[in-house]
Amino acid sequence: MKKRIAVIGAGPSGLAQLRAFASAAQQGAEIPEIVCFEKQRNWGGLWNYTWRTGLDEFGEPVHGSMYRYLWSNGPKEGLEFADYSFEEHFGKQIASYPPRAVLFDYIEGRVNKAGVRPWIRFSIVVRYVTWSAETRKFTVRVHDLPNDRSYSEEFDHVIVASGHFSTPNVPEFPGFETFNGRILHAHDFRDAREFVGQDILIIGTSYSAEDIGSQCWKYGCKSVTVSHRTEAMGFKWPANWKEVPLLTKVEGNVATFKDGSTATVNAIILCTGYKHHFPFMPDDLRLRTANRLATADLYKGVVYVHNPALFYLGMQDQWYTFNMFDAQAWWVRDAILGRIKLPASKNELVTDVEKRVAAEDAGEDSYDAIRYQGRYIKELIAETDYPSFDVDAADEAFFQWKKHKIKDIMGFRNNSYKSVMTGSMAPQHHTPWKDALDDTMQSYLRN
Ligand code: FAD
Ligand code: NA7
Repeated sequence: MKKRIAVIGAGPSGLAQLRAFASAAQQGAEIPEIVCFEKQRNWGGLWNYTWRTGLDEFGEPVHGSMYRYLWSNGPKEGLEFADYSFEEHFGKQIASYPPRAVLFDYIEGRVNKAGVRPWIRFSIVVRYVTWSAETRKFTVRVHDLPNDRSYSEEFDHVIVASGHFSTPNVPEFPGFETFNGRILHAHDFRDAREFVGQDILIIGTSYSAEDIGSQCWKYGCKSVTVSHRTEAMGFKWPANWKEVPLLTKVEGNVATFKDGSTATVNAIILCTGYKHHFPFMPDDLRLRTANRLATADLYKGVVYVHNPALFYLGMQDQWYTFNMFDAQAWWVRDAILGRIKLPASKNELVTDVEKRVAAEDAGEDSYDAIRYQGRYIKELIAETDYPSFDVDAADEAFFQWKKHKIKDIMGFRNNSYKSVMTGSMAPQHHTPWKDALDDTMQSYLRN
């Protein structure tokens, strides 16, 4: 009997897993039967844009956290697939910070070429996974949403690739219930034009805060106030943008901050991050981790230490994305195919996690964090046949990106970098980011 593998989610991580198995099959390997369950109608995960918020057409929580006008927040040279370059997909080199639709097209191009779509069952949500120590199999219970039918199947391995930037972390501040305006989490932010002419307050200082604030500024909000819990972002912001300490209360439309200063605002956007949330996993299989580079309980960042037949992909906080998911997917594939042997003792699995946590903790700044994740990718790809690439050069693209942000936070996306896969330099985009209001693929590729 062929082994059966369940992959939960057809976002970039799940698709990397399908591509990894397809690649082994193309080289003549015998591969297991793969079934990928995807609750959305289409693949691409977060990159599959939806206008919906709250619940979807079937009453399920909307997965999408991406918004209109989103452009890559890091250079594409840091995320390029080693086995499918941007030049191969678009027939030419393209500028370095593509909008969402362009990256979606790129993700889709590779898996279309690999022919893995028939392995995916769309509009099917995984409801519950259990493990039997007796049969050494997982039972995966799913709900076929359009046909309103539940069923269960058995699998030898489960690979969870359901993402972790979808279930919002939503703090509450005194006075929220009587605020005279809209309060939303970044997960529900869709169109910056909603805030044209408004004074907006953003809570948080990470990617979402920076980018949603920048979006609102670009499309014409009146002012942006960003409130921080730990530290201000400290970029050179435009004149109608200020950073303030943590919000303490809201009265009517007046927000008061820890230093006693106030701001009158029309809307509050909570850019307060996301939760690793696996409602479909029982206590003994559910990953519990903070959003960090060295996730808890994952040997090599992917094998669940309490049950090594179970894998999690893409659960790390992310500098690297697509090519890191590839490195993980190729490694998990080889563990399943028996090409890589897992340590027999749980102690060894746990010790590996402890070492990773300590190595991350030893880093001092974001440059060390980028190097740490780069080293992690190198470690994994050295153990499989994933095409090797110059990870140090990709680290360097991230370092340049960070410097470009410090120099000009509203202009960093106008820079270009060299592909570490093909060696060619990206062209400069035809329009500065702040003036490019049309983010369609057609417009972007007009270089
Ligand atoms: P996801 O993309 O979240 O995909 C998970 C999939 O699992 C989804 O399709 C979902 O429907 C499915 N799923 C979940 N639960 C179930 C279930 N129970 N049953 C069946 N299917 C299920 N990365 C970059 O590289 N560059 C960027 O510019 C960038 N911008 C970002 C902007 C935002 C607003 C966010 C939130 C993230 C951004 N990211 C960016 C990071 C992003 O996490 C990765 O690019 C990538 O999407 C992660 O892929 P994933 O497959 O791990 O997760
Ligand atoms: P992140 O990167 O997890 O950041 C969350 C931010 O929210 C961070 O600045 C936190 O501040 C802040 N936070 C969290 N809880 C609170 C409370 N209770 N009060 C105030 N501030 C809080 O999430 P993002 O959404 O920015 O980014 C996630 C992904 O989306 C990322 O990979 C991008 O690619 C897009 P802290 O510094 O901890 O004080």
